[in-house]
Amino acid sequence: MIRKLLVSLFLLVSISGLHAEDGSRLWLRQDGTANATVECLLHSLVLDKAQAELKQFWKGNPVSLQLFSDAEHVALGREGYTIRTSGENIVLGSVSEAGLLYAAYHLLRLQAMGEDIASLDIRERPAYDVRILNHWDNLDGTIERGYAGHSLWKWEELPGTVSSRYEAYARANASIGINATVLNNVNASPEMLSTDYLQKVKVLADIFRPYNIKVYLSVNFASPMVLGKLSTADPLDKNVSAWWKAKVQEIYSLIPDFGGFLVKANSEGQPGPCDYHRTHAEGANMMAEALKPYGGIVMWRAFVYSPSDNDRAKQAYLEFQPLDGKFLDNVIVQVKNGPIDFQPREPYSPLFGAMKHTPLMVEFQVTQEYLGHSNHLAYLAPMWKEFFDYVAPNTIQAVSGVANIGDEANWCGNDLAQANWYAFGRLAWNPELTSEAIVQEWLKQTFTTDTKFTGPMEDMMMRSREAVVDYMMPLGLHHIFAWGHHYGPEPWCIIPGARPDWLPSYYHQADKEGLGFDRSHTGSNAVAQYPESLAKQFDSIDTCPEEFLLWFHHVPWKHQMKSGATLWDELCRHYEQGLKETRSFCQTWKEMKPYVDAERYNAIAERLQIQANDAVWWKDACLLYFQTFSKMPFPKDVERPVYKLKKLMKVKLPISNYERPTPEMLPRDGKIPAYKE
Ligand code: GCW
Repeated sequence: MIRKLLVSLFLLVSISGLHAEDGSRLWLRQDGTANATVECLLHSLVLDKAQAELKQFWKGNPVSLQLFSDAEHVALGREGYTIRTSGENIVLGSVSEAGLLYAAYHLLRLQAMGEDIASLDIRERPAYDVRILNHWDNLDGTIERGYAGHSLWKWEELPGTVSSRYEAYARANASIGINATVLNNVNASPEMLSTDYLQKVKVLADIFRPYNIKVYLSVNFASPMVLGKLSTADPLDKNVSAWWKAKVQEIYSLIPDFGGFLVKANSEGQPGPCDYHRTHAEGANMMAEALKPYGGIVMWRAFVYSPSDNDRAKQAYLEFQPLDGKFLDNVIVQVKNGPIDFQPREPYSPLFGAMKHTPLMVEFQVTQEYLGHSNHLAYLAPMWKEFFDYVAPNTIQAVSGVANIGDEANWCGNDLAQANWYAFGRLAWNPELTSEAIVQEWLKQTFTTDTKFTGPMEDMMMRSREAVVDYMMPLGLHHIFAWGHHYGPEPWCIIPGARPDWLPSYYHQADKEGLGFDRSHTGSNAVAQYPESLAKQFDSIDTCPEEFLLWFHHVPWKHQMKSGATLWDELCRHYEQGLKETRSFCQTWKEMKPYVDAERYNAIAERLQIQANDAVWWKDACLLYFQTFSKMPFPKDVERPVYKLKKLMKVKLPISNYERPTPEMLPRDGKIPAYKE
């Protein structure tokens, strides 16, 4: 009986063509039986890879890979390329083998998307030389803010045992133009630089090299003390700089193309140069000097905020702007996109544009620490494009993204979150691409080119990040998350003894008058860190864009919004709108069922349902809590709360920074599961 059932199930699945899928193939799903004619007269690790990819997957006319040194190709830079139809052949051209690898992936992408490839004339040049993922992976296999299982890097097995996923990872990155990776958490263990670990890193670097991917490491500023047993890590101490020089030499003897260091210093308890009354520039330059002879760079993070009276949103600027021009030329200061911390919406960090004599790079967060972990759908390209609307792409040197990748079969914990890895790579290559174009590419390669699928899905994904903003923190609200895990709402959170700027009330400032943080000239004056015209716009409650209103202003509950409604009513409607969106996502997804294999269909349906339930939780928690200040009734067109505030205030998710909540832990249908230790 069971056998019969299995056989008919098998037949059903094969007839429909929708085989069960675990998502592990990402957007690289073409079948590898092409046996194409590919001509390439030279050989190298990277060229052989490009050739092998085409041979296996390209189903069109013969392809020839050619290195050029003419003006056109020189102008496209080391990793740029051309793709041209020439008679019966297609010629891929570049000054370097890396460019040819990217050209190969471009051609295969066109094929996968079902594009017209009859007559090609393509020129590409990446906007940045460094397009880098930051893994916040710890040596014990956990991932800080990672929601897709454990780390991909099996340190305990390396260097002897090599997982096949290392190469799959490199290939996926190369296919979207990512050319660099920081393997470990910025909260770095000094152990990372031990000889034992460097041997393991070497194995990964060797696997990534044919895919044109360079390895970088996060380093702990106190490493010379912990590993070298020195009595200080003072950057101006000559034993300290000698230690770093020797360590760098050791690294390059193992990994000749090592990329450099990423450093989180004097931030959230990490050691740094300020411990010795030295500046960030002095710390960064000491490391940069050690790396310089080998062509390595230092990416020095500007994510700092000390426990001072200053508005947290101002602090990175206050500490770093005066150091403008003081960094060596192989240092890039890495700045988060916004001034606080990867919130669903932030204005851009005012450091961009304020350090004219210092190379800067942006840090985006691909992992959804503050956007529902891997449970919620939030397609992030529109958020990153918003950053580029304010910060001209050519004013920064590089782009980094905190990875959302772990060892779960589908890499990202949610099949739809793969779109964010994809979009990060594509935007780092070309920030001018539209979010719509990128999601179309991703949908066609990952699911199907059928427009009955890609049309509604583009629409849903394009709306998804705004939906998260609406049901979590509309109108410029920020950081009202639950303590620690940053998943659910806790605008009321009080932790005795905690730093005030780690508590939601610091950010929302709700009181009987109104809501929001006054950063105008009457408040912290953070607006003054922006260029004059913007500062003026943000400073006035009348001209400040409403999406940032509560970021920059403490706004009376009855303040009249552009729609004519009061702030309170408008706030309620945003929460409601976000919730409605999540329900419509569930509905759209149901309609997509015929186009998707059962495994991915069910996995995504489950996640979307969690998101819709969580949106009720967010809406009720925030509105019921803020209502205790506004004392105003819910507008008639807004759904009544399902939960009671008192009960919501008791929800405590038993999760750490490393987990995503499971459905059983979450409030649903008006029921709050009992808290279990
Ligand atoms: O976003 C916050 C996170 C920390 C993180 C820190 C940082 C790696 O909550 O987990 O630490 O920022 O970016 O350094």
